[in-house]
Amino acid sequence: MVHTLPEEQRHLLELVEGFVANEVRPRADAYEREDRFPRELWDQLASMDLTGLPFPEDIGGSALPYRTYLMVLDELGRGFAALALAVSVNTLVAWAIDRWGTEDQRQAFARPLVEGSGIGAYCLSEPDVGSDAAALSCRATRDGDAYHLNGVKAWITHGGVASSYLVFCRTGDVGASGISAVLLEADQDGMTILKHEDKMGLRASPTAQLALEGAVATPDRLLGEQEGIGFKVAMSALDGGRLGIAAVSTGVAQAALDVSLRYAKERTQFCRPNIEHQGVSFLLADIATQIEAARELYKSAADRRDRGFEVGKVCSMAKLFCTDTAMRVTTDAVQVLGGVGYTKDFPVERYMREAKVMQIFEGTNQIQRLVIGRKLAQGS
Ligand code: COS
Repeated sequence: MVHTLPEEQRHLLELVEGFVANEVRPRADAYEREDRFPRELWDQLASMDLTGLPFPEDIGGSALPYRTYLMVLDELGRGFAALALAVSVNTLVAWAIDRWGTEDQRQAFARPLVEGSGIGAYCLSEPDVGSDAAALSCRATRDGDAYHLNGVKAWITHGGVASSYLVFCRTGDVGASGISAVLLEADQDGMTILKHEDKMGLRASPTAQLALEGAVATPDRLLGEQEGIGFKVAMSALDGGRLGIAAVSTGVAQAALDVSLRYAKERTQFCRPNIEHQGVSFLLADIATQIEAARELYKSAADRRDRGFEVGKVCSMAKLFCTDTAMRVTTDAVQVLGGVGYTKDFPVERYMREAKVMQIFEGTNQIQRLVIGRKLAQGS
C-alpha cells in the first residue's frame, strides 16, 4: 500500500511511467484497432493497486491525495487514453457510492470498483437528454418492496463490460429534485444493451445505449436509501470526474508533444533538422507552454479539492482549459509531422481523434463555461 509521503509518490509515478512504457503504449494501437476493451491492462492496474488511489482504506483504497491520482491519470493518458478514461469513469462511480452510499453500499458496490475486481458505469444521459441533465425521463416506479426501472440510457462508457451501473432515474416530479440514483448489477434481468456506438476514436473504450425494461431494484439499491438526492449525487461526482478528464487530456497532449518533438529532431529538410526551422520550433514552443499551463491548472484545482474547498468552478475551468488545449495541441502535432501525421503510421492522428471527444463528454465545454459564468455571477 502506498503512502502519502512525497518520496513514495515519486516512486509511484515512476512505477506508472515504467508500466506505461513497457506494457501500455506498445499495446494501445492493437486494442484501438480491434475495438477491444483493454481488460488485461485493467487487471494489471488492479494488481498494482492503481484503481483506487484516492479512496479511503476501509474500502480498499490507498488514501492518496486527488492531486497524486490525477498525476497518475495524466501519465496513463500519455500512454493510452482509453485505459486512463476507464480509471477516471470507474473513479467517478466509486466516488459517488463512497460519498453518498450507505455503509453496506460502500462495501458491496464501491469496494469492488476501488479494488478493480469490478468496473463501474455512470448512467445519466439519455437519447433526448444530454446537457439538460435535470430533464431526464428514465423512471423508477415503486411497487411494494421494489423499484421497477424503465427507460433508455445513452452514451454509457463501459456499457457491456461494467459490473455495476449507477443509474439516474426519476422517482418524483419533473426537475432536479425528482431524481434518484439506483445501483444495478450487470447480469440482472430487464437491462439490455441496445447498441454500441461506432465512434471516431477511443474505440477501446466501449460506449453503449442501455434499455431498462422493468429492471428490479430493492430499496437497498437506492443510493443512500434516499429518494430525490440523485441530481446532487450526479453533479458532485462530475466535479471530480471533470478533473479526471482534465488530467487524461493533458496526458494525451503530452503524448502528442513527445511524438512531434522526436520527429522534428529526426526529420531533416533544407539541410537542417526541422526543429531548427523557426516555423516548427515556434509550434512546439506553443505546444509545450500550453501543456505546462494545463497541468498546473488541474493540479491547483486538485490541491484545493484536497484541502476541502468548494471546487465546482475550478473543476469546470480545468476541464475546459485542458481539453481545449489537448485539441489544439494534437492538431498542431499533426501539423508538425506534416503528411505522415495524417496517416496511421504515427499515433498523432489518434490523439487528435481522442482529444475531440474530451471537449464533449462529462459536460460539453459550453456547459463548463455556463457553470463558470454562473459561479462568477454568484460571486463565488
Ligand atoms: N454539486 C452538488 N450539487 C449541485 C452541483 C454540484 N456540483 N451543481 C448543482 N447542484 C445542485 C444545485 O445546488 C441545485 O440544488 P438546490 O435546488 O437544492 O439548490 C440542484 O443541483 C440543481 O442545480 P441547477 O439549478 O444548477 O441545475 P440545472 O438544471 O440548471 O443544471 C447544469 C446545471 C447545466 C450545470 C447540469 O445540468 C450539467 O452539468 N449538465 C451537463 C451534464 C453532463 O455533464 N453530462 C455528461 C454526463 S457523463 S458523459
